[in-house]
Amino acid sequence: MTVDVGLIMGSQSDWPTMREAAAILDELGIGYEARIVSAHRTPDRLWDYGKTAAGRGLKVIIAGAGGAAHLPGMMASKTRVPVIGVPIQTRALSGVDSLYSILQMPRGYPVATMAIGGAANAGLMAAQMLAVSDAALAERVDAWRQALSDSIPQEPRDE
Ligand code: RP5
Repeated sequence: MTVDVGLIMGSQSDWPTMREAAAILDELGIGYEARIVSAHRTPDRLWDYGKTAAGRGLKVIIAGAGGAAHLPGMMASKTRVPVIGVPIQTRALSGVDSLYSILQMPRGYPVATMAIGGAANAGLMAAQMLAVSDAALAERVDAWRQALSDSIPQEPRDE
């Protein structure tokens, strides 16, 4: 399967969140690679990843990081491949630190920032972007959305 999506995160500790994006990509039959790339602990890895991303054929990058969450923004600085940012929920500041770190990019280097912990939506956003030029995937995305819609009951029930 072609690897279309780079699923990167700052730490192993981000994986419980980021695997929600992986689950969506799996469900929709999208090829991806999952990698730990830390802006602070492995800056050379970040540099290499960004430098080679477009040439290797990646079409979207999903980047999750927490706290001083510089990975998505730095990756967006290094490659024209669109970056979807996932702010990881943190203990000290509940992820508001991650959100602000990812969201406030300067003009010229955008990151499409999801909600705090919004990895599943990041997977769906990547799928929808890829579906623009992939009719078969577009059908799978439409079916996924319809199934979710169909699963919502009309009336609430006692649980
Ligand atoms: C960030 O620091 C990572 O993205 C992670 O969310 C956070 C904490 O990392 P660990 O100390 O758990 O490795 O770089």
